[in-house]
Amino acid sequence: MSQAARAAEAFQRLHGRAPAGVWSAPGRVNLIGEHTDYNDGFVLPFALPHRTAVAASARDDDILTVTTLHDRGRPETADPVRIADLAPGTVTGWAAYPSGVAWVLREQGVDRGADLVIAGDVPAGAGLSSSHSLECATALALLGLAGSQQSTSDIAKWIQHAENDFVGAPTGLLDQTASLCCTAAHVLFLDVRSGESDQVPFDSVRRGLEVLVIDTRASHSNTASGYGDRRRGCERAAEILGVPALRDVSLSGLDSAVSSLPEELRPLVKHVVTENDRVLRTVELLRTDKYTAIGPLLSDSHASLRDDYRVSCDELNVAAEAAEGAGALGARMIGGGFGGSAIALVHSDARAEVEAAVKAAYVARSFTAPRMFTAVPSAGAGQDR
Ligand code: GAF
Repeated sequence: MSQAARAAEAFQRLHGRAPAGVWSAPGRVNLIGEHTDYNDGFVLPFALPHRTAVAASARDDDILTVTTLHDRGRPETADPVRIADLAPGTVTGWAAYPSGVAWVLREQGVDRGADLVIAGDVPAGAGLSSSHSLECATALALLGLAGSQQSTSDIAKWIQHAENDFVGAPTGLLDQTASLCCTAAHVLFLDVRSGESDQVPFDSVRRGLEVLVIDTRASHSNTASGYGDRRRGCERAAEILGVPALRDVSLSGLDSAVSSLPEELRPLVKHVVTENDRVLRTVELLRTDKYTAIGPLLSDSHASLRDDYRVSCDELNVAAEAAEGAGALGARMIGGGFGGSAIALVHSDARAEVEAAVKAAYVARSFTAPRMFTAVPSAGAGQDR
């Protein structure tokens, strides 16, 4: 059963009537372009088939009720809140994500109460953007109930405001833009500064390739200090260099730029500048149908995130190394880091061997067994019914 059908069925059971509509949004994998979004740079995500669905109906008052379905359909309902009373800190835990969206849309005049029922299968805490998929589906639901048409770039910015200022995670625009704008069989080449994007065909399966997602089960969080520290480091470096963002440092000007920076900021700048270049080169290779040639760029991205940006962890490094050792064309951690998931680009006929090697490497180190699946670029957010 789809997540939209699960949410609609649970809504009917809980509220005794069908929902006015159901909206859903996917999680994402970022093929390459990590920690570049808040530096005004380039990213290249695609949407997962895993989705979060929100079944919703408007209410006659300004109360927001939110129920989520846990494993095996067990519902959990958060304390109802008046939308007028929402403020940062008033709601914590999972309900802060939909509540933060209601808070930010209130500023846009969308302030009518609603009943929301959530069902989803995006793995939580796995760096696959489960929270952004929930925020995107909630935003589309509340806007849809209000009959309000808004651009995806505005919705993405409002969601960023909710994440940064209500949830307290200083994240950029990558995840929600991916969830809102990706299309099946494509990666989304996004220039975060201009907001311009291009759908680049990415039909790896037809070329005998697969993107294997390795969820390390080492839980990650963008509210933890590591993410914010890196972001502040980049902002400080840009300020010292006198540029609006690290996007403005060119690859050819990198050496001279870093030489004028304090030691601790140099590797951050090096990562961001080289990662932007890797995104551009990956796009070029995909456009010219040289899929296998992107493997080394993925591996270089991982090395840069591990050694320069320092947001990897043992579980991610072991996954990437084991995958490459078993024949993956390239492998890298994805998302904010410090846990979460890695991806490996593999020939379809080598996939079983790569999976077995990663599993064995985890057993050898007594890590929790990883979860693995092939990620097929899927559709972005929308209304299901
Ligand atoms: C997380 C954030 F939410 C994104 O904005 C992005 O910065 C990413 O980490 C790192 O590329 O997913």
